[in-house]
Amino acid sequence: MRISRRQFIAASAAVTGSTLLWAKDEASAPSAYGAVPSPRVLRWQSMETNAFLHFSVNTFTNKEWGYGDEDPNDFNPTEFDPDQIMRTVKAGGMKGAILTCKHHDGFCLWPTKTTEHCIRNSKWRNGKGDVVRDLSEAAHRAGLKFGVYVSPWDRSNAAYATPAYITIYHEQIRELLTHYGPIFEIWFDGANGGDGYYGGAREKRHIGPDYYQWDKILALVHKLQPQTVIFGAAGDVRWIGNESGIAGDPCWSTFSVQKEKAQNDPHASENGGIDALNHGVRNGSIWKPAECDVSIRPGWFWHQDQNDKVKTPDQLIDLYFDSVGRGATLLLNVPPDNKGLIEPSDATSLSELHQRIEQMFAQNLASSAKLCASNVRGAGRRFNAHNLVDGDRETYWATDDAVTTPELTVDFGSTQQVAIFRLREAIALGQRIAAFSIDAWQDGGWKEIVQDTSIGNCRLIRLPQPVTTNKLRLRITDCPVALALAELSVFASV
Ligand code: FUL
Repeated sequence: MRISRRQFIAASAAVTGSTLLWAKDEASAPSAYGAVPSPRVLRWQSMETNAFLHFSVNTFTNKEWGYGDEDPNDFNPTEFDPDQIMRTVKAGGMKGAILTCKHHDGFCLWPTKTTEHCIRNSKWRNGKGDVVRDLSEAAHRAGLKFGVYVSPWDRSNAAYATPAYITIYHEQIRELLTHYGPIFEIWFDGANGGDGYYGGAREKRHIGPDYYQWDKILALVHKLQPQTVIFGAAGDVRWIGNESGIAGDPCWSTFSVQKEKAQNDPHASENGGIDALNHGVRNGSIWKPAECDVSIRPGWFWHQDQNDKVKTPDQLIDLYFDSVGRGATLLLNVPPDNKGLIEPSDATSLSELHQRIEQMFAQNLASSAKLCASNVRGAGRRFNAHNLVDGDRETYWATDDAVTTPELTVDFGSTQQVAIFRLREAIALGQRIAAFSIDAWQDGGWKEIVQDTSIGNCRLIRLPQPVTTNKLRLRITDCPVALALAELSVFASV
């Protein structure tokens, strides 16, 4: 006799005596709340830390913004080792690397057909070199994803600010997205400073609204590589509003932007303000998470006299907490030097950052604790509190629709020293929680030790001083709908 799964579960429930078993386990998932990420943005948010590689003629001319009149022979990395660069990035715990394939000076690091201002006209490797190919292949060998930065502003090109340049620029994007394998992110810089070489004109040039034709660029990127995440106002992810790598607190992944503004200004926000970029917009109409770009050195490009100004592992850890720990992504610039290598000072700081993070988050005290939730959706197993400690960001603790301010106790069974918390929402269902608190059991009562707001992709909290306790209580204090919390981790070390 064949029986359906439902009949089977009901029969088993009768046998075990837990008559509600089948009904409990079939509780349906909560509905999504507000704007939600697309699958490609969801994947991108899970990467959390990526490297930026500023490398071009500026590396050799000791500039930050090349004028566009550089000699292609300036580009001459004598010991270029793409594998050393990508191994170093990987040892830093980064998941991807984004190369400045063309910075504002217009010099292209690949043998483009669109301009003579490129590596093809350099004596380096007799004009046969292709830095984009070498680094993209080395990235994949190291197990990293590869991304491209291609500056809209081009201080070299004679056609800049005329319609002819747009054809050139779109073609450069096409070349990069066609010949170098999967590109996880394309970075559109908002800088448009005006003056430049422009084929010898040496003048200021200004561009009008929607000069770059972002609509066409987005369509081109989506057509060539639908999985590529686009950085910039017209795209999927937003600039954080500063270049010091610090997200606002709170920093919502939701945002709102007027389409027309976004087309004209790659860093636009609805109120035109840096503040909205930095904090996002609670309940904003679109999902547009933030990316925190910052350099490991004072400059974006390598400069000899900054070799002793590399950020320390402590400073990098702070940046990690101020970016990833507020739900944003960290894009940490590690610029190759004029030999074409990552300097030892940068490599050391980067790998120490990774080791410290690994140590810090090695042992989750909550995974062996007794978890007790005030409410579980459908009172069954599918959404119970153990989903918080299973290491899977897709499973989550959810409540019934009517219960929006639940509590959860985390009983260690013995006294522990706690110093760091990590929380994550199941963001595929939107950013739901607006405020929460954590209490520690001390001297026979609950004492509030954390009061905070946004969680989203990740919220890291470092207590000013470690707290000694045998149990904790998480209270969701503001959530418009049932919660969907994917992780609550507790760590001892600082
Ligand atoms: C800015 C540029 O002007 C800098 O040179 C650098 O590339 C930084 C990441 O973005 O807008």
